[in-house]
Parts: sequence; structure tokens; C-alpha cells
Amino acid sequence: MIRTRAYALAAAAALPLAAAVLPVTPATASPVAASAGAVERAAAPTITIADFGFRVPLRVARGARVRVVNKDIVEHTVTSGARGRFSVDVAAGKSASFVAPRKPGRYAFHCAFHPDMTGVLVVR
Ligand SMILES: [Cu+2]
Repeated sequence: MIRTRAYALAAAAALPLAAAVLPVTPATASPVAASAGAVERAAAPTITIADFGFRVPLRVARGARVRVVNKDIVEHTVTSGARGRFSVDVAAGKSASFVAPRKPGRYAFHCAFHPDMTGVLVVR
């Protein structure tokens, strides 16, 4: 008898709680939070290689880890020129990363396999 009454009380207590919680979580709440996280991930500096060309971020922070995404079906590299400070091989369809120079400046780079592929990494 006592046990039955305890269950009834618990059920009665849970109902108003659920009713109070539901309106606080509208459908728009979680998409906003999710897209905020996506923006943060997209902010990581990325060099994209496609059609034998580099798409380079406007600038990267000194010492930042730079991601390189190779969308081509052949291997490429991101290799700095005269001021040789970085070089990374990126297999076809894969990604890799390297650490940007710590000294601000403009760093010309190219692909070691395809010298016509060139770009400039601006470090601030
Ligand atoms: Cu290449």
C-alpha cells in the first residue's frame, strides 16, 4: 500500500517537470549551437588543392597548424621556396598538415612535382 502511493507520487511529480522542461528546448536551440561549432572548425586555416591549383587562406597566424586538403587524383606537395620553412606531401584525395613559420611574412610555395603550381602563404 505504501509502495503504491510512492509510485503515484513520483508519477505526479514527473509530469509537471516534463511540461516545464519541454517549452525551454525549442527546435531552434540545438541547430544554432551546432552551426557555431561548425564555424569554429571551418576557421582552421586550410589550403585546398584542386585542378592543379592552390586555394590559400588570406593569412594564417604565426605558428598555426595549416591543413592541406588535396582534392585531386594525384599526389601534390606544399613546399616553401627560397625561404624554405615547410614542406608536406599530400596523397591524392587525402589531407595533411604543417606548421606555419613563426616569423610574419609572405612565403612563396610550390608543388615539388608540378612547379607551375604556386601559391603564397601570408603569416601575420
Ligand atoms: Cu602537384
